[in-house]
Amino acid sequence: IGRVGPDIWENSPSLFTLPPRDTGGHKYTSGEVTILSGTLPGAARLAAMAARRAGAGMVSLAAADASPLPEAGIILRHDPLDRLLEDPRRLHWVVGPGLGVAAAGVALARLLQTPGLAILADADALTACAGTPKKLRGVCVITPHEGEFTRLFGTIGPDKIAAARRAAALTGAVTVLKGPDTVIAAPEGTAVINANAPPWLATGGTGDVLSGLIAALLTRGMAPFPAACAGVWLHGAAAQEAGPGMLAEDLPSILGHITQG
Ligand code: NPW
Ligand code: AMP
Ligand code: MG
Repeated sequence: IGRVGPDIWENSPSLFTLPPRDTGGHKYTSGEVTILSGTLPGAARLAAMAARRAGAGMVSLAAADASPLPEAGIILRHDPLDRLLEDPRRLHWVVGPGLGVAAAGVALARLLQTPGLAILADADALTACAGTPKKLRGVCVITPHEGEFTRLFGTIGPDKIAAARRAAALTGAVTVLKGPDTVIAAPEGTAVINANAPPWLATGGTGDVLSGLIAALLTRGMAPFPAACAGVWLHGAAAQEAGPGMLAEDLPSILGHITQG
């Protein structure tokens, strides 16, 4: 395992073990992920496709308004959030991609009132907490790009690892500070830096794919920190396999064959 410094590791597959498939299970025992969809439904759909390919048994897109029908296999729910929360199996949530900042703020606050949920906050859910990062307390994983991070926590400064660690300690969430050199930091201070990311990942929608991927790994039973490390590694590996010129929507099908335990 590559050690870069005290409590700083280089991301690699030796840092995580993908859970094996439960041979006796059915779709509801393989984990369910619910993704809130809003103003830019394409982003939530990318997260949903990644979650499905990465092994979530059931994926629901929760849309407040009449979004176009998603492809087969994704369940579109128009129920209010309170109704969706009545199902005790519905534990894993992605809040933010394409949701809209105002809706994301309201939904995040409501989810955080419900004990026992694993919430991944990205994109508009992070922007909704700009300047007030303590609103994220209780969230399991956050995945800011550098703009979202700066809005939340202020300037990153010269030490990206220290910045990610501060954010994780403040929020209590595993913090995935994205970029060419994504840093994954745990609230207690362990940090991992990822070098497995080709430059062609810098294209619209790839962050939304990462959110759905990490949520699927959580729903398969991985703990937040290894799930984040695995998600970032596999995201880069899928992009390497896709090659230059890839689109975010090319990644889920590749994830399908590299995310099985
Ligand atoms: P600058 O240049 O620093 O002044 P947002 P977003 C700054 C959805 N998407 N990466 C930069 O400003 C998302 O899920 C939908 C990026 C920039 O102008 C969100 O819901 C897609 N930005 C929504 O769109 C595919 C950085 O922040 C500003 C940065 C908005 O998300 C695309 C962007 O502001 C997208 O995922 C960095 N590393 N560093 C779809 N297929 O439908 C600084 N900035 O609101 O964070 O914009 O990431 O586009
Ligand atoms: P987002 O900005 O939310 O769409 O996320 C962009 C994704 O692309 C994240 O996983 C970043 O780590 C990754 N990414 C962005 N820029 C680069 C780059 N120059 N090289 C490699 N990966 C990148
Ligand atoms: Mg994003």
